[in-house]
Amino acid sequence: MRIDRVVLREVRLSLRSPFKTSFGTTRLRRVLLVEAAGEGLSGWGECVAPEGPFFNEEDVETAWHALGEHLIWRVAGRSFPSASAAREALEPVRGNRMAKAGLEGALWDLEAKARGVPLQALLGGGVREIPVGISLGIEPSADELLRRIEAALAAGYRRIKVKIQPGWDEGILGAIRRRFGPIPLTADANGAYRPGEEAPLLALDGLGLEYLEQPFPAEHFLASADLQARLSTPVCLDESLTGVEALRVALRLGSLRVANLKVGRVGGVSEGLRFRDRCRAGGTPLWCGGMLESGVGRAANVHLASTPGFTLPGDISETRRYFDDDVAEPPFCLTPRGTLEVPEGPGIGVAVRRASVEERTGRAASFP
Ligand code: OSB
Ligand code: MG
Repeated sequence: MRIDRVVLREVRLSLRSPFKTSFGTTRLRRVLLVEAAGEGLSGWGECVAPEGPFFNEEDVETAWHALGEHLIWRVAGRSFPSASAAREALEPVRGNRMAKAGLEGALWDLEAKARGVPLQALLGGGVREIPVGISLGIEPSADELLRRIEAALAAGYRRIKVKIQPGWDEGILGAIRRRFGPIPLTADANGAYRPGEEAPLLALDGLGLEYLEQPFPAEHFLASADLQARLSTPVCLDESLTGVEALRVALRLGSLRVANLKVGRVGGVSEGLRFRDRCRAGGTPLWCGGMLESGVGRAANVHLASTPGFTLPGDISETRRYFDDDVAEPPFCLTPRGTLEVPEGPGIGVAVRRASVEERTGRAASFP
């Protein structure tokens, strides 16, 4: 597979409504799209690094720098037998996982298109549609959040996740339970609680959550294990799991009973497949996370989540939950079964609307 040219673009997409987590509010997504041209085709990848370094240490600026100065030149103008072989050329660069994943994603799409198969086929094959959940942000009032949950349940989402933080936890979750009964419900703290202050987390144990996601900051594997030992609710880790090695540590320590995989967080599809396979081998329940992706990243997530090993509904909602007008078509629409269908065409199976990309591109750079 020859990679003739790589084009990096920053594209701006307005969310339909602000998304608030314990670490901040997102209104505008600044997405880096990576286009890898070769074999007469274009492969597309999305870098999910957020607008500021509040989820992990990366952001749009660090990713632009890592891609432009250190990553893209290692593959552009060269030939590789596969996307996973090209990924090895990125190994000398430490960290910068979301940047690496954006580039690797474009190469996987290119490889699948060159082979004329859907991305799913390269990732291990799988089902034609996947059950999905929705992740709802912190709202100005309980009533507003309850309204959003009602709409999500009516639309058919198979699991409701709500963001929590100190002061917006037991009270709101109890209100949700009283109103909606035994729906599949989870809570994500994005690391907002301090180790040593677990009382508000222990108070959640009677609420029947499917899991409690990332209670403590990423590095606190020990605090997470101590909490899990005192909770019957499974703990799920997101930010902590930077790759398969972190996953192995967490499993050994008992820091989690459920795992979340985000390809960006672990540095790309190749590492993601090893992560998935480790979960599968150990019987660890696994779901595919989201980072408010555009249609490019969403399509890749749908393909990945359709492969064996993903056992729980992911944070992969339909396009219109995020954007009025996406860069890829067709949009993903929830079926009456609360699923998204896996696109059937080659690669990620959605078409990038070039006019829409050009219109929203803030900056672009071409390599070599
Ligand atoms: O922690 O899962 C998270 C969005 C941005 C950053 C972190 C997270 C999220 C979400 C939204 O929960 C998932 C989605 O719908 O894309
Ligand atoms: Mg999370």
